[in-house]
Amino acid sequence: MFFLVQQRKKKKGSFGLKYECAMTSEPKSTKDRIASLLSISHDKDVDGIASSAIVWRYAKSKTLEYDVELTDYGSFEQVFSSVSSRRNTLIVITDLGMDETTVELAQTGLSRAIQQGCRVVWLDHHQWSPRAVKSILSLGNKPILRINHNYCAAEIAYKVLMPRDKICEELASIAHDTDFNLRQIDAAIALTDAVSISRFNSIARKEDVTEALLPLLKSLAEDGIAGVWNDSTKRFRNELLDRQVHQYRKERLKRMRKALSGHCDQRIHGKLVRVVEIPSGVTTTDIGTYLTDAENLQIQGQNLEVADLLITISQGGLLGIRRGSNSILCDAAAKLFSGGGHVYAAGGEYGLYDDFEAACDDIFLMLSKSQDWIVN
Ligand SMILES: [Mn+2]
Repeated sequence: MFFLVQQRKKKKGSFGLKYECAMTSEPKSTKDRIASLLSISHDKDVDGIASSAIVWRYAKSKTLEYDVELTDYGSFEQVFSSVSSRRNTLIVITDLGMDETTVELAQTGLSRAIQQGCRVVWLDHHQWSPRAVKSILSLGNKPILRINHNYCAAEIAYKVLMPRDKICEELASIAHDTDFNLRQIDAAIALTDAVSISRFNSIARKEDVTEALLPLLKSLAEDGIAGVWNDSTKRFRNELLDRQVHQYRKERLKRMRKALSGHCDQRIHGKLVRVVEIPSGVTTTDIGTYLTDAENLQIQGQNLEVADLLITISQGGLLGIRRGSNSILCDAAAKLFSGGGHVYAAGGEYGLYDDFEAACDDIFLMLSKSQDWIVN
């Protein structure tokens, strides 16, 4: 079931990392000296943070000193160049996918670290290019790479590293709820907003994102979701955070409503296409979810139709692509804007713009030239 990429043949039926065995069966190898663990994970969402919390619990269970770097696409150079100073460290990377360009940055730093006695474990669920897979597997010291698209990264981390840990199991299920946008667990929805707040605040103040997220991450690693969230009162244990989330939701709703009122609609090949600007401080997922729900589409007492294809555009010119009907292929639409993703949600790039309406006309024109994004 698990799509396993590993240099060494793995014993049938074993899911976990046979890390200890490797240590005892190969005396005098560099692995004997491993005393610390560096977790590198995605800073953007609950999946990345839950993954790192699971890795932290693993480190604790092996009495390895834990250190963390949370990062995002575009900041790999910094993270992977600092990795090259590590010695005798188990480097566990989660929730970060690689393609040809990004893997080169990773490979350089990691090769250096490996020469200094480090080992690499990489657990992910994104699309990798075959060349990126190859270059990670060609690293020294028997790297482990596991990629599975059917799970979120925290679920993979839980299954591989801590399969018998109840707290990790719960963290994985919370990450699954948000990563697959199921919205069935209150704690998961709240945690998603808490992560967004910490990120937006630290970016606005030009502060370090890892540092901003560390208190949350630490509580999750120590006590699981119960450490941050009281499920009987449906509130965060930290009162300040609880107020911030409440305030954030109110403000976000206002901004999303305002953004909706400025929408641009056009019928293309018989499908209703809607473009909306993403307000600052609102995530693509949040506005995408909001605008594909008919209940939210009232403006000035009128009910708008749910668009078949919804495109949200950020100030930086990034596109979020969602659908309101199954007759649309979001990934195919994204391809027209040098992006990709899933049939139900995808992302692309338009580029910087000044005039929203002109940008909309441009997007409509691109979509009118192709019918690939419509199910025949
Ligand atoms: Mn993820």
